[in-house]
Amino acid sequence: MRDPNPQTIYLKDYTVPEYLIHSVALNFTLDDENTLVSSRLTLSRNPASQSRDTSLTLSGENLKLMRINLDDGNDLSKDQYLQTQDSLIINAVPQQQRFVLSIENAINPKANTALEGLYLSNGMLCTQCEAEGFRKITYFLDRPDVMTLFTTTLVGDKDRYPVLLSNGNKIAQGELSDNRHWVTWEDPFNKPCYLFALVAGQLECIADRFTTQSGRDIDLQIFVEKHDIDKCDHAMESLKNAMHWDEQVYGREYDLDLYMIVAVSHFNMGAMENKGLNVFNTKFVLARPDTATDFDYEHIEAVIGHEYFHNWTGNRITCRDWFQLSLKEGFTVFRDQEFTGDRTSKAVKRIEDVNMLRTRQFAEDAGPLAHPIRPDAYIEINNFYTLTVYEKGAEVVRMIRTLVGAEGFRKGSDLYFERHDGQAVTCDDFVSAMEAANDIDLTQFRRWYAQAGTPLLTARQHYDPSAQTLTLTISQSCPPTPGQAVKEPLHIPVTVGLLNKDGSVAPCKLQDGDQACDEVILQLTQSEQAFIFEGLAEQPVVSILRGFSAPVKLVMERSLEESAFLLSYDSDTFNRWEAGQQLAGQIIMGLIADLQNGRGMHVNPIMINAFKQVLEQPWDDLSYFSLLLNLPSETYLAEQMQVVDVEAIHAAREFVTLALAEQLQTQLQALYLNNHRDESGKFDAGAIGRRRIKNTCLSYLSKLENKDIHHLSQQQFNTAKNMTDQMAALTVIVNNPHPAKQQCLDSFYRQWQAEALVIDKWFTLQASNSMPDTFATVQALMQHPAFDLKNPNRVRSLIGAFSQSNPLHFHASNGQGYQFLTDQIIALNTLNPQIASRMVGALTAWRRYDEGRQALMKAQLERIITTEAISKDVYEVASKSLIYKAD
Ligand code: B3K
Ligand code: ZN
Repeated sequence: MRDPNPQTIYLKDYTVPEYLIHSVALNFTLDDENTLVSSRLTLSRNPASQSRDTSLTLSGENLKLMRINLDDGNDLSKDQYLQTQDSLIINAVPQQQRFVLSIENAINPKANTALEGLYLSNGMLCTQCEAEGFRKITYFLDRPDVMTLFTTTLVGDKDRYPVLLSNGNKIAQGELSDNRHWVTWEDPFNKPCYLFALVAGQLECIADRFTTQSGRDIDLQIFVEKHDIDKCDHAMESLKNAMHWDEQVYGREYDLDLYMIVAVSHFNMGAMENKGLNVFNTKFVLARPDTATDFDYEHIEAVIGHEYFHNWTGNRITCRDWFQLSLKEGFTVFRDQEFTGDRTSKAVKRIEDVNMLRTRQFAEDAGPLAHPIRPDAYIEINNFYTLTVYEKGAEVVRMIRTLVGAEGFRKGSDLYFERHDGQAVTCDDFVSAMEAANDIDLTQFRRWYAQAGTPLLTARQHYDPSAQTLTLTISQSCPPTPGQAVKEPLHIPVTVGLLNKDGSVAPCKLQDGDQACDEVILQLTQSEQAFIFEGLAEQPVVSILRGFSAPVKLVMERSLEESAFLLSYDSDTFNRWEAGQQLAGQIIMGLIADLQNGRGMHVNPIMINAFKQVLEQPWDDLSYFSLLLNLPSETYLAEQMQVVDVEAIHAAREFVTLALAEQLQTQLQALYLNNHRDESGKFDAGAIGRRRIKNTCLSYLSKLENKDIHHLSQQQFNTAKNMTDQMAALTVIVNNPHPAKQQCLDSFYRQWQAEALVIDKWFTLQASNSMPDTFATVQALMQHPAFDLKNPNRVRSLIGAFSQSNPLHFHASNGQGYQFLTDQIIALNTLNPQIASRMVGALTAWRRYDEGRQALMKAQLERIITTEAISKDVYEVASKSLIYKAD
C-alpha cells in the first residue's frame, strides 16, 4: 500500500543512535515459505545520544512477530510494545545497564519478489541487506553506524539445504533429528547489519587458497548451482589478482581466514560485499570462453575486485549514514578502475570509464534527479545507488589523487585506514585524512561533495609572438540543479600539454612556475582564470583536460584540422582518442543539421583521411586502436543537442559509418583478415585486442550490404569458438538486412537455451536492434517462454535494453515505446520496486525531446504516478521527474 506522503529523509537531521548493540546471536530455522528467525540482542544506551526518550525503536517490515522478551524475564505483553507498519517500539528499556532483548519472528522468502531481505532464487535461499533489507529479516537498528558482532546459527533440512553459509568463520556444526543439520558462524569483526548475509541450498563449490603478504593462508570458495561449476575459474583467478593488487597498491591484507562468493540468478544489481560472504549476480561470476565475451571476462574481474576492495573501503571502514554512500562507493569504484587499468590497458580503461560517465552520468546530472555525490535528501535510498554517487564519486577521488600525486594519495589512504578502522565515518573524514597526510587545504575542493551538476569549462587561447607567451583563459560555471540555483566555483585540476607544429612535445613553463615540464596541472579555483605559458617560440597546439582530469564539459573552439592533428600526434592517450571523437562528433552534428534543413549529406574528406591515417599506422594496443575507430554513440550525440532528434542522429551516424566503410574498405578488410584467428577465446591482451579490432572492422564492413560480407559474418558466426566472435557476428547479422537473420537467431537460441546468461544476450541483441521490425519483436519476446518478469537480468536484457539502448525505437514518435515501458513498470512496481524504479529512468529526460514526445512521455509518467499502491522507489523517481524544471 502506498504511503500517501512518503517521508523525505534529510542529512541535516542526522543524530547518533540512541542505543548501541554490543552483540547479536541469530538463529534461523530455514523453510522456503516460513523461516523462523530468533534474535538475541545485547544493547545499551548510547552515552553520546542527547535523546531523553526511554523507549527503544527498532525497524522491521513484513515481519510476523511472535514473541519479545526482555532480559530473559516473562515475554512482553501487548501493552509493553507497539508494532507499526515499519517499526517495533518497546515502551521502556533499561537506561543504566546493558540489557538483552530476544525477538522471534517469521518470514516468507518465497513470497519475496522484491529480492531484498531473505529470498528464494532457483531454489537457493539468499539475502540482500544493503541498504535497508535487514529490517525485512528481523527487527533491528538498521542503520550503518550501529556496528555489532554477529553469531549466526542456521538450521535446515540436510537434503533441501545441504550448504549453510553466513559471515565469518564456521565455529560449530551438528546433526538434528528429522534429517536436519545446523551450522554456527561467527564474525569476529564488528559490522553494520547491511553487511549480514546468509545462503542456504544445494550448491557446488570450487576452492583455492591465497597466502597473504604476511604469510597467512586464506581459504577461497566460490559456490554456484551444480551446472555452473565449470564456469568459475576466471572468477577465482580474478579474486586472487584482486587480493594481490590490494596488498601491492594499498598495503591492505585480507582479515578473515575464509572468503566466500556465491553466485545467484536473481539479483537486483551486480554484487554485494557482505563480510566474508559476497553474494553475486551470476553475470559477474560465470564465464567460459564459449559462453562469455571478452567484455564479460573484464567485467567479472572488475566486479570481483570491487567487492573484494570493499572489505577495507566499506566494511572495515563503513558509512556513518546513507548520505555518505560515496565514501565507500566512489573510493571503491576508483580502486576497481585502477585495478582493471593495471590488469588490462590503462588507456582503454580510462576511455571506457569516461565514455560511460559522459553519456550516462552527465545525463543524470542534467536531469530532474540530479544530486551531489553526497546527496542531502532522499525518499528511498535505493534510488541513490546512482552513476553520480558511484562514477562521479570515483572521479572526485581521482581528482584528489591528481592534486596530491600518487605518493601523497597513498599517504592519505594509509592515514584514513589508520584513523578510522572499525568506524562508521563521513566523506569529510576521508578528505580530512587526505589533507592531513599531505598538508594541503581542500576546503574549496569539498564543494564537489555538495554541489550537483556538471561544470562547464570554457577555454580561450591567445598567443603573443613578441613575448613568446600563450595565455590560456579558462572560465567555469555550473548549471542550476534541483534545489540548487546558485553554484560556487569549484577547485578543478586541469592537466594541460602543448605540442609543436611538427607534433613534438612543446615545453610547458608557467610564468612564475617551476621549470618546464611535458605537462602541467592547472589549479582552477576561480570563475575565470588566466594561465600564461612562456618561452614558446611558435604557437603551440593545446592539449587540454588530459586524461580527463576533471568530470566537466569543456568547450574550446577547434578547427577540424586541429582535431585531426591531435588525433595523429597527441602523446596523451585519452586526448588523442578524444580528438577523434570531437572530429567525428563535429562532422556528424553538421550532417544532422543538414538533414534537419533538407540539405544533402556529404562526409568531409578530412574525416576519412584522419581515419585512414589511424588505420594505416602500426599499433601495439589493438583494443586502443579499435577505440580510435569507434564513432561517438547515439546517446553521446544526443547529449550534445538542445532538442534530441533521434532519427536524424541515427541517420547521420549511419551515413558516416557507411562512408567510412565504402572509402576504407580495402584497409578494413585487410585488417579483418590479418587479425582473424581460429582461437578458442583465450583471455589475454593480444587475443582480446585481435578480436576487438577484427570485430570493429566487421561491423563497418557489414554496412556495405554485399554478398561477400554477408558470407563473412555468416562464416564467423558458424565457426566461432568463442562468444566474443559469435556474438559480434550475430550482432552484425541482426543489425543489417542479412538474409539469414532469423535462422541465425534461432540456431543461437537452440545452441544456448540452457545457459541463462547467454539467453540474456539473445534478448538484448534483439531489443537494441535498429531494424524496422524491432518493436513487434520486443512485444513478441515478452511472451517468450524464457522471459520472466521476476528475473532482473531478464528484465534488464529485454525491457532495459529496449528503453535504454535503443533510442530510435524506444522514442518512436507515436509513443508506443513509452506506453510499452509504462505497462511493464506498473507490473514491476508490485513485484520488484527497485527494478521498476530503475526502468523509470528512460522516461525522466522527457524535457530533452520535441513537444510531441514530451507530451507522450509526460502522460506516461502521470500514469505511473497515479498507479495504485505505487512504491516509494517508483514514486520518488516519477514525481521528481514531473516536478522539476531546469530553467
Ligand atoms: N554495495 C552494493 C550495492 C547495494 C545496492 C543496494 N540497492 C554493491 C556494490 O556497490 O558493491
Ligand atoms: Zn560498491
